[in-house]
Amino acid sequence: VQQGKPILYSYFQSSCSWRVRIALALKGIDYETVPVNLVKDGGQQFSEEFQALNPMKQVPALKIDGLTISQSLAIIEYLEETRPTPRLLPQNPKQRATVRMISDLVASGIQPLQNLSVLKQVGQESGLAWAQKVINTGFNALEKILQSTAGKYCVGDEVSMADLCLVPQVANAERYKVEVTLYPTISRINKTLLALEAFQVTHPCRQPDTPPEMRA
Ligand SMILES: N[C@@H](CCC(=O)N[C@@H](CS)C(=O)NCC(=O)O)C(=O)O
Repeated sequence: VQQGKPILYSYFQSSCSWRVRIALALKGIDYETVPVNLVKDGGQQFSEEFQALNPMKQVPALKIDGLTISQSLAIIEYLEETRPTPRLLPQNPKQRATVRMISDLVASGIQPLQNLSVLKQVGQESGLAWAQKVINTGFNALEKILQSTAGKYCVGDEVSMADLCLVPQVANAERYKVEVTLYPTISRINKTLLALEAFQVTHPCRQPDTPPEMRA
């Protein structure tokens, strides 16, 4: 690992890691990936070494500027404050609040309820149904909100932190076989975003730790 380069502790399929990977890509920040396999060896997030970085035992964590930060939205906000271009939070306070509202809707209202550790608790058989239920509940709300906030992207016509939350959550939805076409605005924005380079190079199918059978 090159001295001074930011290090992202990431798992290819982790939606929270993907949010940060997109922010790093958009802002043109060169970084190294240290993969943390959430399933292998009972989960490498539980290793003592990783717990020393993030006691919550979750990815992502980013080592940058001599600091270790966990929680994807806190990481993105730090990047925004220290490397402001291109902007991921609009200048206008009302639009900024809307971006944060949508980001939190996904990051606290949907993803934590369908996270790996929760699905393990719910159990193998009902895990899928549970994930579908919480994603559908969240997407119903999100679809309504986006109908009034969206332009080309979630909030107007500029890519924002909300979009960094949307695309990885749609990928989770697809993984859990949620019928995403039921949400036309979500689907449309997702498709538009997936055409952008920063979303493509950071995609779970193109990470250093992506298994060969899932590469595309
Ligand atoms: N609020 C945290 C959530 C982090 C999180 O849930 N990470 C998941 C992967 S997306 C994880 O590490 N799960 C490991 C586990 O459940 O054991 C964030 O936004 O970074």
